[in-house]
Amino acid sequence: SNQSGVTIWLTGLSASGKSTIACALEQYLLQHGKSAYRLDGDNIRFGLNKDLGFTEQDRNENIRRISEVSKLFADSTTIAITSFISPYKKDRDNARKLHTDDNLPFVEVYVDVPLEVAEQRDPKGLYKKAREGIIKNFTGISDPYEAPETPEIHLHTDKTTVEESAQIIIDYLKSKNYI
Ligand code: GGZ
Repeated sequence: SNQSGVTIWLTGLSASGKSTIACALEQYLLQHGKSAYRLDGDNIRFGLNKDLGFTEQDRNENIRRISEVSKLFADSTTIAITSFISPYKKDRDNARKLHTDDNLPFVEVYVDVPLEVAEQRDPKGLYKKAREGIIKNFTGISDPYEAPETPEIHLHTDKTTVEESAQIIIDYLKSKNYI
């Protein structure tokens, strides 16, 4: 196809819905003949970044490498969809600059949910463990999350279904002629 690349960068708390929305978006794109690839904890933190944990320094390096990899996908005209907490504004801004310096579009999507809602969802029981101090430096509980101030897209996943959230991103990509 004639598509050009783009990186869609999802950021938000654990259990905000990033991965689910990323899956729905990827599915839509593939079904519509686009080349898309999802980067997430499952294929990055157990492979390329298996040497990294959750200190500030390790999160910085995690996001730096993911930024470089997503840029390579976008450069190859694949639509890269990343779903990582990416809690630090500086790291997300670096990811953006890496792309825009190479004329590759970068779409920051803030997957916003109130902490209380994420904590109620707690699909893996991690918030509970963080509250009990079993997991240290847990984002939102004992580690910072710096919310995006001017993301291209701001989703509220306590009020929007997965399908609606994916559609908002699709509509945005179409409006910019990225797809
Ligand atoms: C946050 C943690 C932590 C700590 C393990 N803090 O809900 P999950 O389980 O599946 O997604 C979370 C994932 C976060 O990894 P990221 O690579 O996205 O983080 S970052 O962008 O900040 O580098 C969570 C699990 O790993 N997890 N320990 N301490 N999330």
